[in-house]
Amino acid sequence: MDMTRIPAREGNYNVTSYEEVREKFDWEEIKKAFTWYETGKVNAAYEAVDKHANNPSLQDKVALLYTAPDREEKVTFSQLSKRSNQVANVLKKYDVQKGDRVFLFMPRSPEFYASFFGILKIGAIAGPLFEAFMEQAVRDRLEDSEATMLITTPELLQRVPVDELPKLEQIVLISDEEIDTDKYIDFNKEVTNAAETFDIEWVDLEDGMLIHYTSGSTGKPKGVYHVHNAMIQHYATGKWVIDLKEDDTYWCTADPGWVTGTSYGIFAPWLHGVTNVIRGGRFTPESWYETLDKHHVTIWYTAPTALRKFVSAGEELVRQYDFSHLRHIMSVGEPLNPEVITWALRVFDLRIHDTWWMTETGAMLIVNLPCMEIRPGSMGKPIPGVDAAIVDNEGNVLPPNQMGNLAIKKGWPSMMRAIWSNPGKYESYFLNGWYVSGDSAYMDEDGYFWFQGRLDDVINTSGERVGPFEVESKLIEHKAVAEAGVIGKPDPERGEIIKAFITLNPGYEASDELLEDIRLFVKTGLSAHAAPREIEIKDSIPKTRSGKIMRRLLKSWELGLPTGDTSTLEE
Ligand code: 6R9
Repeated sequence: MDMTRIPAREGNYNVTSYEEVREKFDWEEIKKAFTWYETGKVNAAYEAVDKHANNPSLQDKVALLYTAPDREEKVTFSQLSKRSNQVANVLKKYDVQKGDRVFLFMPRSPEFYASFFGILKIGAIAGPLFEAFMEQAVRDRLEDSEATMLITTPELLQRVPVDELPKLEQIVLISDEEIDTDKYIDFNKEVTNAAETFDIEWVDLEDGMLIHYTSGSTGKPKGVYHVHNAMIQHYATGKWVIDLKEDDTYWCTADPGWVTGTSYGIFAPWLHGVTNVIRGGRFTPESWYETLDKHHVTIWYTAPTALRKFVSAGEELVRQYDFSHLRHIMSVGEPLNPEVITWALRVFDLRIHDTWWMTETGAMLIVNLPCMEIRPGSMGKPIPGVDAAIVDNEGNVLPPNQMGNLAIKKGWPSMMRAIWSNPGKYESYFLNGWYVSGDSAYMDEDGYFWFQGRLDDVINTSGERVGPFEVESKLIEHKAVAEAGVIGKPDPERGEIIKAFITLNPGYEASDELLEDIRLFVKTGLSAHAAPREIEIKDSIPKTRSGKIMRRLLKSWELGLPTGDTSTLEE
């Protein structure tokens, strides 16, 4: 078989011709799938949960199939609706207002999802945080968003510098242990006692729903702000790209601290009334295969970093499980290696559909539909209703096969509406009517897009975006570290690993113990995924005349490449 072209398979897909749906396409038609199109009243939590809870044929269907090493639970649409109503009632009791930011810092659990919808139902803005975040990361996000309420656990609360966050007025704790109710709100007690009905706050399509923080190459993490209108695209891509049907059992492996874990771990499946598998606990190839097998997962949305681990785990393991229910696999977050596509065809006899999008774009933009031919190494083509192009630095569209900035014509439904408290940053994304992604790519003659790399210095390690600046800032907080420059170093399994170059303060000697101490310092102070796997000590860190660390140069050194233009180099 020709591995540069993987044909579509026969199937009863929601979209049977890419060209046809693109030509006829009209966002207005999609809107008719929503109740608000008739009523004029909108809330994404209603469309994803309550609507199905009110529908006699869906109310007792399993919405959330939770599976973790120590807990398994099935939650129906009706139960999810009632539990999120209970959370909304508790929020109301404690005076949470429309537009307030309520952050979630807890493990993936049924309580997380009830809380998430409870926040939306009261018209507040949800801010999900990765469970792995350490103090600095938590502080930056709560400070910038001016969150007034945090829902967390007693263990994770230890990483919240409460005394330094004056706006954070209320903390809700989820625990089976006794809770000091003079200081905290007891989630279990309050929710159990709350009413199961709630008058949902009808909001505007352009009202805030969600903030996801994401790292850039400079400065603190950016709060990417999304509104209820985004659900239109979550729904549409769920239909066309994921190909969701009512009897599917769908599993998106992403954490809700990442945009994939909300857009496609919450909205797309539940807007379609589909059974959604949520897995808690750590990753092992065995436990993930078991989840696919045991729960008869039909569509699996995951990331190249996980897929590469399955490749490493070997084919023998695959044969121990039954994957006959799977229809296709989907991928996002990093370039999907052609080897992985070939592997999945061989061992699962399934296609992997790559999808490209960003925290800022809110939903998939460049995709492989089930009815499309796959060209391994390419991310696919733009979804209906969206124009993508390669533009130069002035915003002029370039011809096919020329490398440049991957850009999207402004105005798709799920586009971010702001960078929280940073209008200048928001404006800087746009050029000549185009949203400029920061990725470099080219388009072939047939309209397939091919990813080349990030234009800035953002590191993508195991699918997590890490800003070098954040890591450098933490490194130099260590008493032994004078200066630091951080880069992503290509790695076959993780995509990139974090490598740090540092200079030492006088009086410090290089040693393995010292390097390990520095690594742990970042790990416990920032987060595990941001800790450098490699640290190298240098006499100086290359900088530009304006004082900017030349990470590009560090990278060239590391990879043994020509150093290019060094005219702005300091010394
Ligand atoms: C959803 C998400 C966005 C950045 C993006 C790009 C990289 C995402 C990709 C891909 C190659 C793909 N990326 N999908 N690179 N092929 N299919 O990943 O959001 O965490 O904001 O990252 O990830 O560099 O610009 P986010």
